[in-house]
Amino acid sequence: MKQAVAYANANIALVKYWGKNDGPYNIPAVSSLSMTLSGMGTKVMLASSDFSNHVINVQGNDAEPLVKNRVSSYLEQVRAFFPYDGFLKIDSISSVPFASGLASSASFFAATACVLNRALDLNLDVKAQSMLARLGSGSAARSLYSNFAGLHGGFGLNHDEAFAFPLEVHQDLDLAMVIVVVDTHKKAISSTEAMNATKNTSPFFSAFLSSSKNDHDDAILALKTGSFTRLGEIMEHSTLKMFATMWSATPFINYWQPATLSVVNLVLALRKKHGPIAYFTMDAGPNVKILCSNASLPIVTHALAEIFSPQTFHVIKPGAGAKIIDGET
Ligand code: 2P0
Repeated sequence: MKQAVAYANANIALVKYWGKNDGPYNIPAVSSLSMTLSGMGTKVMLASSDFSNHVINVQGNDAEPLVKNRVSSYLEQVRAFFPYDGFLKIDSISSVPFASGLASSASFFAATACVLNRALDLNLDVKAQSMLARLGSGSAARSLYSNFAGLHGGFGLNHDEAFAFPLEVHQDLDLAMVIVVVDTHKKAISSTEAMNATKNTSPFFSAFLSSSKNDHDDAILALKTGSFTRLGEIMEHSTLKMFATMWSATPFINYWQPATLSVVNLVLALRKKHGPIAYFTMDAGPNVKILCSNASLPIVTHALAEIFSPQTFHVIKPGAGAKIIDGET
């Protein structure tokens, strides 16, 4: 096999993936939709391992056992689809704070799928690479694509049906996202564990499932027709339904912190004062992402600067999909 290097940006879901089908292959229980983030992602270098096991380094150090096990099982799952000899060495460098709901696994597994495709000479198209990424982490499938992507999920879907796809965006929809980092600590419960607990114990989970299809289809239409307000409303609704399933799980799961609610209130206050210019979303962590147009960015960042230090929030534009960066620095 060859050595290769790939880079993938993280993505943030506007329509949330939460819950998996039973069985293998990590098939999402619902379809989702996301924005790929510019300049926030993970570089993955792949080579052969000199040892009789996979070697996984994260930010220059040996990965902790949980991460090592997760990535090693992923590489074995890949081997079952695409046989290769020996073991692999992965070095990853990420600009995404690890496991704090800022989509680090999405960018890692998207870059890994991309680099495996090159190093093992698999010759997969982007759609097939997205399925390979999904085996590692559901949200990773979407990071194969630039700007905005959907991911098919749903009850009874096969491996070959749960792929990501690029989305058409109306030219007037000039979107940006402001990420407000209220905490970068590792989350207390992983998203995989949280979604399984929610699925098994929340009485609201079935309502989340049954209403997600409409959210997904309506958000695709809003992107296509350039309806920012509709897109924002769907995103907040999908977000709040997802958290409702967590808060109604037994025992309940909570990722929010007081600062999370402060940002939510700030967004609501901005809408009251300026109209529908900004909408919030959160993932499996306390950090808040604010969706707005480029034209509204100064209003949003000015309001944030009155409460938070400038280092706390980052303006992010839609970014590129995963790519091979051999030879680039
Ligand atoms: C998403 N999240 O659509 C949702 C919204 C978090 C909240 O996908 O178990 O790390 O690896 O497939 O992709 C986070 O879950 O879960 C996630 P696995 P993943 O972005």
